[in-house]
Amino acid sequence: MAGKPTLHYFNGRGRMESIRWLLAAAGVEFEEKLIETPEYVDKLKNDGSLMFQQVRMVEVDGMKLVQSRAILNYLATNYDLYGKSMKERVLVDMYSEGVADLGEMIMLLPMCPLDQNDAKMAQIKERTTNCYLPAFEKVLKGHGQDYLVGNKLSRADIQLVELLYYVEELDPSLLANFPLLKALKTRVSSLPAVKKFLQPGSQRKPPMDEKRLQDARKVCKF
Ligand SMILES: N[C@@H](CCC(=O)N[C@@H](CS)C(=O)NCC(=O)O)C(=O)O
Repeated sequence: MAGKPTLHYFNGRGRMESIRWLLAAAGVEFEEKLIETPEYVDKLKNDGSLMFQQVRMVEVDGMKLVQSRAILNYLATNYDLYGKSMKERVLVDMYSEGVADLGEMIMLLPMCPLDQNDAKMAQIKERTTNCYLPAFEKVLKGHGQDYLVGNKLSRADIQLVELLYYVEELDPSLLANFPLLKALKTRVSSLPAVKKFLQPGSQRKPPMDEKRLQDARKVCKF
């Protein structure tokens, strides 16, 4: 990969955060152009950088890539984080998509109208403890290996561990009954590149606050 990738997005997690996690776990340095004004998005739109007139966008290897999944697929392939066969790859995809579904529910929580917040939170907790975490715990228990697919770190592990941090932020007790997931979180977090990303001052983004929400609303229609 020639040169550092440049990430164009607002100063928040959104779906760009999984791209940040993946690059960081692969030990790849990246630059960020943070979108802080609508004018910056207009500039990207007007100079033809955004194929569908939407961010997020990643400049890498002489390309301007949009669409989160396409970007993650490209980077995961490039850094050998995508399984060794088609069968492994489809498992990586399946697990990553499951992670993304729950991640999206958690990510959208701050945008939920106040009067619906408790109900949404209860729904997320229910899906987390009764569906998603048991499913991933079962995978690890089933094969007894250190990582989800092929006993080797893949983007599925990285995205799942990212999600486990968000689940923990919501309520640490949600992880209580999932010892293998907790062990995976510790294992992946101990990898030197990930450890560095977890340190304060890294490019990892904190939870959404009012300021970040305002900035995001300048570019996202929600
Ligand atoms: N499927 C696209 C979704 C892109 C998207 O919804 N981008 C939002 C920001 S989160 C956006 O640019 N909204 C502004 C607009 O549509 O004008 C992806 O995964 O990147």
